[in-house]
Amino acid sequence: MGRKEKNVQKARKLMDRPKQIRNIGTAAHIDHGKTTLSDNLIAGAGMMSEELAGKQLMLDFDEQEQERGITIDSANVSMVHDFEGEEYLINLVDTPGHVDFGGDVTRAMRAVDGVIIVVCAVEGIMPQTETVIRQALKEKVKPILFINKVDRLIKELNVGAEEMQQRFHKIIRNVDQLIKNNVPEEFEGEWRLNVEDGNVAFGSALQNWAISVPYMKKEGITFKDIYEHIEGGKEKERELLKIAPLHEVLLNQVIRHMPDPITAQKYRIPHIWRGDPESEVGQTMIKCSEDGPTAMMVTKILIDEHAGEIAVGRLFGGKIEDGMELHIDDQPRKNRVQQVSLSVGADRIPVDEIKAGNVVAIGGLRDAIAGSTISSVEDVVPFEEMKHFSEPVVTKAVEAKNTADLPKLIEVLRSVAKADPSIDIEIDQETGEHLISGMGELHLEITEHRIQEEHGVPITSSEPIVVYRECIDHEGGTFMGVSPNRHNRFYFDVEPLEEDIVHAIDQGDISVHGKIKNKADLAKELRELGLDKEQSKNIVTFYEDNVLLNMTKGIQYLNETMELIEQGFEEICEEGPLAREPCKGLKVKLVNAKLHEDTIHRGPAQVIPAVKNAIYGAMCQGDRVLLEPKQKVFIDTPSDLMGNVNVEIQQRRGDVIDMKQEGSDSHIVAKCPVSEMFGFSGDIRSATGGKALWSTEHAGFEKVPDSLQPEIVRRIRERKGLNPEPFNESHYSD
Ligand SMILES: Nc1nc2c(ncn2[C@@H]2O[C@H](COP(=O)(O)OP(=O)(O)OP(=O)(O)O)[C@@H](O)[C@H]2O)c(=O)[nH]1
Ligand SMILES: [Mg+2]
Repeated sequence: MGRKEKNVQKARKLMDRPKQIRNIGTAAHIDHGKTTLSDNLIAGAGMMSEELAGKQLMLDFDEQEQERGITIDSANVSMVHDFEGEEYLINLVDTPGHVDFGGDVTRAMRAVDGVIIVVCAVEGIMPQTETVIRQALKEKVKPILFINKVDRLIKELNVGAEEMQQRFHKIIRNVDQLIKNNVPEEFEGEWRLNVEDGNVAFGSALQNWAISVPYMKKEGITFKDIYEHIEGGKEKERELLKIAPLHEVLLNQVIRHMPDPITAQKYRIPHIWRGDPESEVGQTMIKCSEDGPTAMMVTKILIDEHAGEIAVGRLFGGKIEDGMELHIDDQPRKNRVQQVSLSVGADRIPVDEIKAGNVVAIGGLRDAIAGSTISSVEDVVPFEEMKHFSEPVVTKAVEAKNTADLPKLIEVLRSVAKADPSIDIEIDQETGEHLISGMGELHLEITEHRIQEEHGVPITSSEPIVVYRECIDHEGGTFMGVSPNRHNRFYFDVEPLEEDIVHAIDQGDISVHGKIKNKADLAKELRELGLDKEQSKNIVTFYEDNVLLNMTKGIQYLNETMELIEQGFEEICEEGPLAREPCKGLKVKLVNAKLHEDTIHRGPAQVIPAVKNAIYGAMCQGDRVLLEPKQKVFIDTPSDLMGNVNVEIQQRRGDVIDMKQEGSDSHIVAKCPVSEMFGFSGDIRSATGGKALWSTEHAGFEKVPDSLQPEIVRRIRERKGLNPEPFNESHYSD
């Protein structure tokens, strides 16, 4: 039996012993070495067959990933490690670093209890490092640190032993500060980095070595030794691999510092699941018990060429075995489990059954999407929605090249959207022109590639289009909307929602999705964020970061009509009055209504248009504004090329918000509209002879400058086949 097979057997056994399981992830800025690290951990733990070991990036198995050298989809792997005479099963999720795939990081955090934050020793803390630390802590996932690419520090930057340590200190201090600023209250002071304790390691994922202070003490190695080995030429360098093997140091660290699922689920379940903790499902999950109802959260859907859709996620309670019939929240029928397995990259290891506390891959759950709650209990309270840090900002219109492919394209688009919840798809059966919205240019490019190459449907696509948002400048006063039969009247006021509230919703600090469970709690949170007391008591519903309030008292028949009013409100939120772009940050207040006593005269065809007219009209009075998505752009360039870089930023309506010089390098942080960033990659390359390094981060929405508003509105409207000018308020008043 080969080493891999033996390990697979061990893994099968360990799956049933939660105390000996760790569920972890990697997370970092793009290119800092997560996948190289993960691959070498797998190889070190003997989960790759001999011939694969050493072949780079088993976890970037997708063709696009290999071609581009980046991770696009998070990938799972289970491995076995020996620590102090015990064997452990480590389920690892390797996440992508590019901002366009940030949604995948968020989702992966739900499946794990601990995360290795990888920081490149040369680049240090980057914007995405900060984001992933925040994401992990928000999910109560415990971070540890790996400082990677130490070899480059020494060989390329010729940093001395002394300076090397100073650089380490700086990175550790900064990461620790980020943890301190974001740590859940109950772990304050506990989840800190401590070099002596060994929750920080240093090394080179590429060269396959790592050290930590406890390991150095135990083995009698010093920083100086390491330094000398790297400087001492190839032979010496290779010795490091034996002296301080990466998987040994890192996996020891994981086992010592990361919680096992029994420990973690105790505090994570109440955080990610709002059902009754005393219920049978609640107790099963809190105790991470196999005896009790099944409860799993799906965090990723993989499309497998042979097996079809595979749902990957965390099994929090009970067990799953072949042939079981399970409920999926929101879905009418049960699905039948067809294969249960552990994963090693693209390979899956089939097992008969799997128990609570593992990251699992399940076939046959055709109705599941990322975010689904899977259970043996019908109507179980679903897991909390995963909060995303950004929304789709770029759209392309796609069409099938051959009209015969039209039905197939629709099917493919649905499947693409299911596998990648960060993609938004709008299908237009009539025109055949479908809209795909995503997180950025790269995200869409990859999606198009998959539609054409993997699903075999040739398409043509438009240039990328930015998705704008609509809001108003100020409160404009009450506006009346009348139903077509003139028997019903609605009076609405609209004003911009408090910025702090919009921000808290966008950041996922307050939860307003779905049915509001505890109105009093939410009202209190909103008051703390600045909402007026009276208003906080009158919340009807939220739609993303727009809110509908009912400020009326004692109006007859209003209760029966509220559902239709909500529907009108939602339609407004999806399509604003300026250019039919989604609305953002509206506070819509129903202030009065007159309703016909007979239900027949206040059906949907009467109420919805009246409500919409009233809200649209009130928005006109409050001066409608268009908001555009912005990006922060971080650029590192040799200082003599600063001028060229500045020109690129200025040409893109960019604002420089920070500029620093360090040695012969300059660092620039600018904020630019996403609409101006298309093609930036090529332009900055030619402007700097390829010497500038850059990355971006989403920076929310801001008002389009007044002087550009009319032109942009006109362009969007023309694209959508609307009259070039938006309606004015008189249009809504009759
Ligand atoms: N010199 C050196 N290069 C490294 C090291 N670790 C990774 N690299 C290189 O850095 C590049 C990026 O490595 P990946 O492992 O793909 O990085 P990643 O963080 O997974 O990247 P994304 O998933 O796209 O965010 C590759 O060219 C690696 O060979 C290291 O320790 N030393
Ligand atoms: Mg990667």
